[in-house]
Amino acid sequence: MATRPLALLLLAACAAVPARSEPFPDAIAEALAAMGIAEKDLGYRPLAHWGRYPHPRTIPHVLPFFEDLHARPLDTYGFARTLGNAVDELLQPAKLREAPDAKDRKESLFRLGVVLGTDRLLGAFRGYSANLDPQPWDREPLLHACETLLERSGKPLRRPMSFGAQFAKEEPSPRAKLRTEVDKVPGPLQLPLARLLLNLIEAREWIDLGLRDVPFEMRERLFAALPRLLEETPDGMGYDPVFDDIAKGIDGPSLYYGCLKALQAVQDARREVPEGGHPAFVFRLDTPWGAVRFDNGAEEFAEEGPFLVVDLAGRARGPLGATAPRRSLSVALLLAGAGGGKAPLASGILGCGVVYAAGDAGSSYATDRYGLGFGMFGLGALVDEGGDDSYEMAAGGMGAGVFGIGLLLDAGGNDAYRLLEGDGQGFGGPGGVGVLADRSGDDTYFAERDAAKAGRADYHSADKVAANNAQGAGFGRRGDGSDGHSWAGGLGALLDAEGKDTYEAGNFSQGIGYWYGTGILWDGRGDDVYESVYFTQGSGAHFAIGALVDEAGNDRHTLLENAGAGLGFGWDVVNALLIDRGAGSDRYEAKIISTGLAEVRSNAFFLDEGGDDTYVLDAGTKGFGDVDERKEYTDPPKTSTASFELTQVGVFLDLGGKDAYLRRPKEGEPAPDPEAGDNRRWNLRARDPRAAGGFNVSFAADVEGGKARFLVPWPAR
Ligand SMILES: [Ca+2]
Ligand SMILES: [Ca+2]
Ligand SMILES: [Ca+2]
Ligand SMILES: [Ca+2]
Repeated sequence: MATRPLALLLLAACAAVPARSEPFPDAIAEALAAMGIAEKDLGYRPLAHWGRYPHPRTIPHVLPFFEDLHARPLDTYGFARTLGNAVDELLQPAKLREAPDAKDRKESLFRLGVVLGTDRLLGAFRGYSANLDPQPWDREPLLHACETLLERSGKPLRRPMSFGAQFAKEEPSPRAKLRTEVDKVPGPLQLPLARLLLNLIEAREWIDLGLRDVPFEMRERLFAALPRLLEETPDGMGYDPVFDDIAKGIDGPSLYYGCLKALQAVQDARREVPEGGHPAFVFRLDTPWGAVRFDNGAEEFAEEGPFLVVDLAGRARGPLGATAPRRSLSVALLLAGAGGGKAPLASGILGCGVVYAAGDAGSSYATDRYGLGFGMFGLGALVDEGGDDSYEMAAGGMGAGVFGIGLLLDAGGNDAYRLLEGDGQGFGGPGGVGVLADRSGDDTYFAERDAAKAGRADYHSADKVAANNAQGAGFGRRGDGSDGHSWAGGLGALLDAEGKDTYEAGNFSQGIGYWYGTGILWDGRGDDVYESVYFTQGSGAHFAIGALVDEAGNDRHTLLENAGAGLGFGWDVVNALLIDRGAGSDRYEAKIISTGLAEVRSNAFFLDEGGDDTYVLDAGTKGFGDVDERKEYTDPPKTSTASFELTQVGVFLDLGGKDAYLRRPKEGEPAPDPEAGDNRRWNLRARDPRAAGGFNVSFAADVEGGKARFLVPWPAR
């Protein structure tokens, strides 16, 4: 009795103190409480004594972030958002062109290379500076830079002599000949080009240091193995030890320091070379590292294996920014945009390949395989400043990395990306990071889904649909069914910051993880259309992470054909997330097993923050926040424990708006789901306190005005 006045007093005191911020019920906390678990119970922390579990300790090439992100699935949002923020901040045409000042070197390409690439692949750098300091001579800087290049690459200026005399006396000296060639380059261009050459010499030296334990024969073997690699890898067929052999010999920090220097050197040169009005000229120099060509001529040209091409007139054709067994660095700066044609482009295999296309003209890029931003034991980057561009290739690129980093960075314009087979548009193969980043414009991303055209027929769709492994796809090599050589998948991210975009693909696409891979599709703004088929749109299979994050707009997500395993679907120890932020009115349509569904021990989340949404699933299929039930969850298999000890969570949350939850019967029109609806809860499966094994829980709710605390620190876009 005596306590009552005190309690009232305390209540009054609380009421008098203005709250610092409006408290709100956290929809995630409520879901966790209802399921009887805590946030720390989400995700996976596997133990190596479980039988049959491919523990990360036994899988080579696991990326440094993977285990921690696999343990904390809700952190996937911040992980994706920070990648997207980097694109939003740094990949603006103005930022690429902006001159540095005394306080800030404004090295946006270096920083993008770090945030999107090296930080996720190996750590090592934290984005301060590429530390370029080229030191050209005051007089005749380009002549001296060329001489330095010839010396460092092993062909110093010398002429044949014998008996103390030279024989072809009438010839000018080698320096005089080089000076005549250098004199063709207009004066104002000489200093910036000298600085670029000197920077690239240093870049190449670091790259070669990084590859010092990779003999030439091994490099040739790797190039010879490329034609079979992509299709053989995911299911572990056709093991070629050359990849493991080379991986053992790589000095990552040296290799990528050189790559980052080359990347930034190109942006520096783009800013330093004065624009327009130069007389026509062609400068050529052969070196053991490949040809150097500065060209402002009227003729189209192609160098077979260039070290550096600077093209001022848009005439460059042929291989550009593409490495070879004896050419570990190749760079092209295209100051009048890319001229077209089909050729090896922006491919960094055992080294670094960079293509930078400046200006606002539309460019068309075409290659066959391994290009348009492909990296393997190195970095391949294609950077396009602006214009409405078209990109087309078969496989292995448009931001694809396999044991390396591939970046396709497009800063502006309405662009069309066409991938005719797969493994691209943000593809992280084994030990790789691949990012397609597009800063603005209304873009179309197309990956051919018809297996009759693309090959890669996937049995999940009766061999009619291609397994594209594209548009934010992280893919490993699972050797557990064949030769035992497993390679952890990498990070594949498709990051589009602005615009009304269309994403079309077949199977294994649009935020998909496979075998230690992490696949992210992040779209920052606009009304977007997502069309794909199976294992797609925030999905994954076998020890992986897949997420589709859409920050704003009225979006349409449609699964076609057999239309399943998507929209937040996990299969076999996968964190799968579909997160749609903002108040957009969206439509999500699938046929089977989709929409916040966890199977074979997964963590699946579907979260839509607001708007009047429509959800469509076939009648009688699992979805809308659910889990499967299997005997091994309650009864340990006789010879292993993993499937018994592992946990599983399926969550569906719609946090506002007037929504329609529809089920499509075999015949007739879709009808409202009997359980799901506005301001309802359904599919609650709480933790069984008597269970000895891992929990198997689910929760689904439509919450008017609900909030998810883990999203609140990140401002709406
Ligand atoms: Ca664009
Ligand atoms: Ca968009
Ligand atoms: Ca959107
Ligand atoms: Ca919505």
